[in-house]
Amino acid sequence: MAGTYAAVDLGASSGRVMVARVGAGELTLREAHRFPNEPVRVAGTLHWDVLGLYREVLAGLRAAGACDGVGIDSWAVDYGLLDEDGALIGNPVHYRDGRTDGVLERVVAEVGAETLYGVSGLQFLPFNTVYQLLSSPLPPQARTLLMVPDLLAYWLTGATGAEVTNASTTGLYDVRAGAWAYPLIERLGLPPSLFPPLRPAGSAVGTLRADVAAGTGLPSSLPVTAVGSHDTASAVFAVPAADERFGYVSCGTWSLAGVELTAPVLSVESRAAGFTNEVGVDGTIRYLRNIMGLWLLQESLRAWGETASSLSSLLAAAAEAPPFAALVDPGDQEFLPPGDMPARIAAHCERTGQRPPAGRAETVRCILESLALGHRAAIREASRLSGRAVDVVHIVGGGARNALLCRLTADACGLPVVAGPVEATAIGNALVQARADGYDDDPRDLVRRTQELVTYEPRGDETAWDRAAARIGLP
Ligand code: ADP
Ligand code: LRH
Repeated sequence: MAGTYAAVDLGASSGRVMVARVGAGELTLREAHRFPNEPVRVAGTLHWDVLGLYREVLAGLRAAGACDGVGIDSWAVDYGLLDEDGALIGNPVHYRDGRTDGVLERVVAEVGAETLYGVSGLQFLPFNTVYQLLSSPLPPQARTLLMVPDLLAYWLTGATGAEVTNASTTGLYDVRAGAWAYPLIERLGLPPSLFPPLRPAGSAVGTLRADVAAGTGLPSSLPVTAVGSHDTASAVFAVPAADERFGYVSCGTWSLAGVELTAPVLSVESRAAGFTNEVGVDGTIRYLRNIMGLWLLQESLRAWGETASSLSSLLAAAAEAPPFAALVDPGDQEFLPPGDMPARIAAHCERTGQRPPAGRAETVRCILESLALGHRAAIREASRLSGRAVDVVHIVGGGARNALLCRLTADACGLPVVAGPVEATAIGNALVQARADGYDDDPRDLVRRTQELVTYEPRGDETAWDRAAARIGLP
């Protein structure tokens, strides 16, 4: 039996509504609607345009037409607050906003890094939901916190809940117990009732509200399913791996690089190495590190006044630029906020005793080699700290289109890289819906057999990569 599913996938740089047809040996994807995701700075605070995104979701569902279900995923950590009538209080704030400056340090000093990591297993990132929530007093009228995909699903259906993969990025989810971390929530002075009941990926959210059905031309009986609503969870679910001995890079605005496990690693060494234990579909653990990713390139293009259309000529020039001229640590939080990225890269190089890249091609080369080194370090260390052997690295997401980055990652890791699918997140979203609808073949097998994948074999001089990694303090 085959089904057709609308996958709403909101990335930090663009959103799309894809229509996937899933059946025995069949997986096809059609783009119904794509739209930019542009944050808005209001009175000094960087917000998501959440109502604009919802409008585009509705337009996408209208364009998708007849289907058997809807699932929503988005970037993690951000949320909206509802009052007792279910109305949104204020506009969700972007995780790159500076309101969290210093909060992580304050909370770690109060509670202790060991306690925080022991409960949530999360990499200490300044924008984790917990630090956003503690950056200012909670509005007194706040009754319910909904993560962004749960908020959009609420507007579609009227049903509230917290899908687990995304709840696991809050810092307030107990990764071992598989439940909200109520003792920690209370210790931090947050009301436990703010956090709605958890729902696993694959469970039903509800059906379309009558007004949504009328506005989209879809039936009000259409099911909305909780998918791996954290985009990275959906992407990793669709990695076309043949067995468990794989590393992955979910590569878009961020590079999320690591391995898939069955249990969290909460050791002191893991904490110090900056690894996260996010929950995946089916209770797996996404043991990975956040690396700045193609954000470095996106922000550079913006600073140069270039659009994405100039990307291919810039990448061609970068391929010819001298190797290992300048390198930055792509995990450094100094690259997190929006701003003049080439200037920050140049300053980082000067501070670390390197000649800054001369011009655009060298800057792009610097970004891509630095990302390849970040991918290598994350996958090697994830493998070492978890004991999971890695024979191949899968790159999924928009970065799979960047042949130079894939090739450099293969060379740096000394492992084959399999690139694709580009739309792994939307595919993972649709596959969870299909499974909830009765599809029971191996999803990764289906992706591997039906999607176009490109393999990059490692070439060249591994010792040159070892020396380059040492220059930026990476293994
Ligand atoms: P997100 O989901 O975080 O918004 P995507 O997975 O959509 O990100 O990836 C977007 C990135 O993919 C862009 O910033 C760009 O660097 C890269 N990309 C997209 N198309 C191409 C292309 N044709 N060639 C090279 N890189 C590309
Ligand atoms: C990627 C992503 C990542 C999070 C970040 C906030 O889109 O979800 O997994 O760490 O956004």
